[in-house]
Amino acid sequence: MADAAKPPESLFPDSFLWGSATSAYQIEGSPLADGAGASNWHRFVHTPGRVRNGDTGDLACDHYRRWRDDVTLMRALGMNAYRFSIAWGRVVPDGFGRINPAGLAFYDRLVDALLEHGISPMATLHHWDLPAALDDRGGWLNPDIAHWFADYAQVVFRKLDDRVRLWATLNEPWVVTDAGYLHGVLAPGHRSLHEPPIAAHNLLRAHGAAVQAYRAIGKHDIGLVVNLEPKYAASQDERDLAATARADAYMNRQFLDPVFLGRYPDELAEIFGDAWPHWPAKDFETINQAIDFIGVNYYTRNVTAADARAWPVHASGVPQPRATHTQTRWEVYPRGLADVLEWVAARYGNPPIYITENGAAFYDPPTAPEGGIDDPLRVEYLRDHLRAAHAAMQRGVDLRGYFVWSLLDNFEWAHGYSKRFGIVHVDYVTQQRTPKASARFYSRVIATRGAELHAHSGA
Ligand code: IFM
Repeated sequence: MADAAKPPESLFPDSFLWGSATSAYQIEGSPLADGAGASNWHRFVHTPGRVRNGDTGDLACDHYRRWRDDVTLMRALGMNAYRFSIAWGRVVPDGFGRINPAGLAFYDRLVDALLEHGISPMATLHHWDLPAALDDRGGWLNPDIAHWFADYAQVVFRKLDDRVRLWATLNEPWVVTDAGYLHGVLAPGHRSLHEPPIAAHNLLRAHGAAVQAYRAIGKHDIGLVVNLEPKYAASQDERDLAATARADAYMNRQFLDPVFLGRYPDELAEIFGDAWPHWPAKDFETINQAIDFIGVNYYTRNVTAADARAWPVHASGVPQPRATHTQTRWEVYPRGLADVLEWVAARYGNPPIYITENGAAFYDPPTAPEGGIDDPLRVEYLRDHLRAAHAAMQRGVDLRGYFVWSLLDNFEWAHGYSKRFGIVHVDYVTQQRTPKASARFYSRVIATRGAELHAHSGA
């Protein structure tokens, strides 16, 4: 029996980072302000038919002008960390060459304000918004992009590394290649079998080159952020098992194996066939740099079966009709978070891990008369995933922090504003921010260092 007088136990150490994550194009707005160069996303959203309802990031959450209020809001919620991304084109408008001091100054002020509020910044150098001028030169298909990226990264390191202690090179490179170059649903909107391996390889070379640049001038920690989705075989049939291995190689190991083990998974050659290039061995010397942490973005799992029609992996997800699904039709499966963290620890030598994104889009009911927004499904999602994260820590995973996706409702790429992931509601007409019940819940979790997760129900 628990002692009623004793406060419930903290589950997470004092050093644990409790934050939220956002990205530049999804929240900032003012994409061309103060000398910024247009991004591939600016171009994509202004191409008719690419984004639902014709939505754009022109205003988004107007964070470029309201950043002070947003930092105050994070502090009010008790967060001690914040993961944001830097728009490459604000800092280097053409992608290489000329630096734009006004763009750099925006992030400089943001970092100062975060620190003044006791919030540790984690900066991501690339979260999908590539300078359009680089897209004109082939974007991630151009091998020169590795040194363009490293040069841009150095400019940012020199300005901010005295205050930013956590750096991520790339966010979810798999999505860039799969959605941007294979299926064409995100920028730059290409649909090709030959391009994704080349884009992936250049993303990895760019990551490695930025890490090398960081080792020369940086003093803190740098890592890579990947989205991982555990693949569970739908049956023990050997076709399903082989399909599961292919799906896992394609999504989960394509980027981490080269970074940690210096080679691609064998399954990729099978998946891409003639489109799989022969890679120069020296590239893996660049890619296989020691990194200080892995950022894991986790949203859902996949129960995988062989599917001859599913191009090019020949594997697809088996629907789970009894499960809860989010508005993006992702199955809610908290146990998958623990599984994936333990898998990373076992396969890659138990590196420090941050959960750099985790969250859910659910339909939020209209604001209650007293101004609150109840989002019980999101509260439950966060509680169950944080419990799973804690269970993984107890089994030895070196988990250092958790960043909820997202602080604010924001521009959800090709979905436009139709999917709300925020723990804070944004009224896109007035730009008013209203914390949802999930924000209050997360705040209590932070204040009690996880003890709140023992409580049975919520908000
Ligand atoms: O909004 C995205 C984010 O940009 C990258 N990770 C997944 C989120 C939700 O889809």
